[in-house]
Amino acid sequence: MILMDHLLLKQHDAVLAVTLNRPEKRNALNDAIVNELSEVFTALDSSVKAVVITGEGEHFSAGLDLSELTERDAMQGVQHSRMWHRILDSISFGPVPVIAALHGAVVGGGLELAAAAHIRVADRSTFYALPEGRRGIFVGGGGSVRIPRLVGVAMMSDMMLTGRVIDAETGERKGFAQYLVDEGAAMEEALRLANIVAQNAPMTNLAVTQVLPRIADASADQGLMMESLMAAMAQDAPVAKERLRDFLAGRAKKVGEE
Ligand code: 1HE
Repeated sequence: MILMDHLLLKQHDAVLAVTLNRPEKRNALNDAIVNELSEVFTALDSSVKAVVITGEGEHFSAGLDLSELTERDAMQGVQHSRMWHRILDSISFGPVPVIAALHGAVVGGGLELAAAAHIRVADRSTFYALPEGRRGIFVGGGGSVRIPRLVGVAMMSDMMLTGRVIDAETGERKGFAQYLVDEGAAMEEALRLANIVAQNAPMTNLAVTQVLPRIADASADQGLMMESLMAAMAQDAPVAKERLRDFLAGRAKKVGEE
């Protein structure tokens, strides 16, 4: 276990658990904590094949540390937002898949962080909100790009304009989370999923985390070409050939078997 100033790191076999560890401030994301996230995600050990990110205490994260916001002028604001983009991109487009285990508040920048992960598991205490609208600000951590991809522009507009809080059940139905579990069970489920993800061929994980979102952004024509190139690369890897041989020889699991 490694204790950084604001993060707690613990490796379970091939899965690294990263815990936001500032519960006294509801894991509000100040510059120090996002910089520590950057340190972790840009220097992952090659033994790490998947990451789970969660929060200590009652809440995943209360978002941007508002006490630091008052200090910035417009120019510094742009630079600060661009820093968040770089750091959250290091999560979205890092070397391995990332699963967010959510509970309590997942609000503002906390929701932007959760949206940078590839899968979200929420327990029943989870709630989602974008208080930026009511606080006279805007999202700055990539939320306007990532959140509409999960729940659509209409839902994000509603949350920002009205301050609407989305509960865990509605959040799962609308697409914030892919899994809804009992209170207190998000981390266990996220680790279980991360262990499955960690066993995938690395090229497949790379294709899903790095290429799929870019195909989604591209024109259909470019997307189809990227898909063909990625498919060819993935199937050419020795691990793919071995797994296909295993299936044909009856040695591999069937669909639905874990
Ligand atoms: C904070 C923050 C914060 C708590 N920045 N200090 N985010 C928000 O607008 C959400 C603001 N927070 C809340 O609405 C509530 O704190 C919660 C619903 C999340 C939790 O409530 P509760 O009752 O458990 O905690 P609390 O008593 O409100 O807060 C405990 C302490 O955390 C308190 O400090 P203390 O010194 O008085 O004990 C709070 O001030 C502190 N705290 N949230 C700073 N966010 C990249 S752009 C993204 C833009 C945004 O994220 S805007 C959304 C900001």
